[in-house]
Amino acid sequence: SPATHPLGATHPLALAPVTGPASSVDGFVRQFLRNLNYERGVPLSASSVNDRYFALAMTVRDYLMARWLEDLRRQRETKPKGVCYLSAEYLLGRQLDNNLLASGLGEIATEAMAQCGIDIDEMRAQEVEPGLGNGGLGRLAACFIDSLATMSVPNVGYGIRYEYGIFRQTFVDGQQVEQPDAWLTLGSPWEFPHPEGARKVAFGGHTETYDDGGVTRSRWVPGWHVQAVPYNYMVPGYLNGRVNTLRLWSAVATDAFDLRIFNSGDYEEAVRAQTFAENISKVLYPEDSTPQGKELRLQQQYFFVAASISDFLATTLGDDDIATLPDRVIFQLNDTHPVIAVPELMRVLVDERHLEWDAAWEITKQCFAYTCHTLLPEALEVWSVDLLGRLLPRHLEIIYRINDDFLDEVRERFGDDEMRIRNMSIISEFPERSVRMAYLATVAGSKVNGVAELHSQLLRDKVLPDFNEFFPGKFTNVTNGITPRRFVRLANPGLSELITEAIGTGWLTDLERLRELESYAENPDFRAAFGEVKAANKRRLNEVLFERDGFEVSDGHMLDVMVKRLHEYKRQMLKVLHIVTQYESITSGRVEAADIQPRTFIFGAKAAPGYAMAKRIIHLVNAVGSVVNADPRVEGRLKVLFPPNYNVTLAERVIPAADLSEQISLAGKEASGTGNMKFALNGALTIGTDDGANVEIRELVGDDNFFLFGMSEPQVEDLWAAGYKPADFYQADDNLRRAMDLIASGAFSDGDKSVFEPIVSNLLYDDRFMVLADYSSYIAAQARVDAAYADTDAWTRSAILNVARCGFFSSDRSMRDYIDRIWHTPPML
Ligand code: F58
Repeated sequence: SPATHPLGATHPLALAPVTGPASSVDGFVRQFLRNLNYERGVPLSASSVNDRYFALAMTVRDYLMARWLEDLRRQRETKPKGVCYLSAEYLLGRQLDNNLLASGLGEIATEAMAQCGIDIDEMRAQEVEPGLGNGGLGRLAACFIDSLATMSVPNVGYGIRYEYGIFRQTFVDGQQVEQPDAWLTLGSPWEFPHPEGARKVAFGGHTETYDDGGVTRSRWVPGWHVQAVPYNYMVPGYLNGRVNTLRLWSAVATDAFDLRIFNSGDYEEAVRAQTFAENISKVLYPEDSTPQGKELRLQQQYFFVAASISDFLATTLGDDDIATLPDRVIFQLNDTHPVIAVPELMRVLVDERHLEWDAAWEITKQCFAYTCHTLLPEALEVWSVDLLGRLLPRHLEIIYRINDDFLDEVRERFGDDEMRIRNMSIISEFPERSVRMAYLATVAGSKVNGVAELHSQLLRDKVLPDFNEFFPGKFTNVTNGITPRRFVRLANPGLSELITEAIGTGWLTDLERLRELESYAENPDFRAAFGEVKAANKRRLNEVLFERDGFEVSDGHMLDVMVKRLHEYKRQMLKVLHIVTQYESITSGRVEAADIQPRTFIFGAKAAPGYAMAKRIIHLVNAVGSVVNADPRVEGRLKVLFPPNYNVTLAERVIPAADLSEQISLAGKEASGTGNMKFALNGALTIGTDDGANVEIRELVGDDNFFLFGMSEPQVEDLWAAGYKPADFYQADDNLRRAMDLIASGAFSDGDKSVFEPIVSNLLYDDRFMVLADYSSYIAAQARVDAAYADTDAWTRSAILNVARCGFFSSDRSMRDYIDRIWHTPPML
């Protein structure tokens, strides 16, 4: 009954746990052994860890299957409006624990494995996480689909099943070396391939017009095709008996490729063609900010959205009237990567379904909404007309027509203001004629949203002000969020238990209830218990880092953590300068080692393989770490650790152990950040700029519980306008000069001054992201951190208040905002 359900009697989604073959320990053991024997073909006695991991995963899967099928049946029957989330990336993280949690099978599975004499942790460790994303954007998609399932909102996540996800990072002599991420080598128990559901995707060729009984129509005569094969993944809601679907597409050659073997007799050529087709879903592009206008990337984008739209129309809309499409679906565009879906839907409606252009456009406009995740101008995607015309000639024609109609309307409203027309055109003429995908998405989308208040405001007023004027009400904000199931409950079981003991279980699906912890911040026993959880999480992290990387971590240190992609705008260099400043001030004798707060600095960051400066910064972090960690003068006081290959799995260990969260981007550059939310919800205090969602975190937790530093976004603008000269800051600050000089001297590169010279001169003479301008303010804020940490009890109190006040950052709330402001898709109760 709902009263005994873990969600509590009041939760509207509460369902009695369904019994099934695996819902008792005995049943679980039986099903597990059945899977081991009949699916893996091995007896327990001869099974490998991988066999046992598969059998365990399959047993969880079997349990969820009835619910999945039931959800699919109900959706077919009731035809609710659903969300199709179109995203080139899903950074899922490991699935086993998540699915055990969602199904409520955790304890049963642990007991069942114990009865079989198996250590379930060994099987957890066996899972290779699917790293099908670069960073925040991909992880956000994963959090969103978790929340939609938990809220019973019908949703299909569409994306690409990359054979190789984000590269595996190793360090050789402190420098990043990339290895392929062969995550599928041992197979994945979580995927269900459906070759019979394959969709054919066309490319190339030319367009022509033809006479259709007196009507002149256009059509596309493609040059080649590939097959898109769907792989389905379960997306279970948390203890609510719901399972949504993630459908990722894999590219394979069509029969036509095979036919070529037959016809040409050129076997080698035929195999080459096959490889060519399969390249499309081969590898995730590891660029995290600047899109490289690569043809294969455009192929990937079109490949997955064409397959997804075709799939939705065939399997979900079926024979229903195409005019009802907006009542059945909203396609959410996760950044510009899927925006080619707009002309694709127009092509399907006009060329294939023979709708009038205007009717098709009315439908299309209602079916899309667009989320922007950046402000960096170089990150706004553009595709050259030349490339688009070669790969997707019909789509280019359609984009031109959309643009012509749109610019006509602009002229009608604003007159022949050529400057304005040029600024708003979807087609830009310089440096080469190209399509601005963000503009296309803005014109087509029913709504356009940024991902934090500040970002949405800058997007509206600074990046796309003309569009905001032209489309009043189109721009909105939805502040990002994170799933508390993975990032609190699973990542931090100790804290979760403490919270539940204090305020009950409801918080995991209603995160604002963490507010009830506020009064506990004043309770010394609770503070002690909270401190003990943090200490235990640090010990657990130490074990992981020792086993993974051989690192030995010092006890009793403040854990100061900066984990995120390596990018100049995120300013890992500011962190490096702080460390070097501390190191220099002690080793030169100006500061007593005993007078500083002992700290371990942890970095985690991958650099895009082609981003030379980012890679050099990684090298510098490792170099500083080697010197600092080996210097007896700072032993026990400063330690720098940079575990390679930061990913979701490592994040789940590092974040719960952190004391200090570094969110130090230049104001106006980080759209939102989501790591910042994960840290705060796990009881770390933030040192941060007024950027992205930091602004909202600080407003919620209060100035006393947040270390703010640096220029505000308007101050950044002013300094640029006044003419920024970083060298002036270098001259004016002794500490900064000493730190920079130490790096330039070769102290971290065996005396070789050339190694880090490009970093130093870039900071001195360019410094696009104003590291030097914010340095002194950062160092001052770090001094406040040191002082605050010395009062353990007060620090813990602040940490508890961070947890209590950050319930807003649940991705469930983000989903509610999307539903209310953009999607209008009620839960399917
Ligand atoms: C990130 N973008 C933002 N892009 O930088 C971050 O502030 C925000 O919190 C997050 O999105 C979620 O909204 C991001 O991760 C990418 O990784 C793209 C990958 C493909 C190429 C372009 C960047």
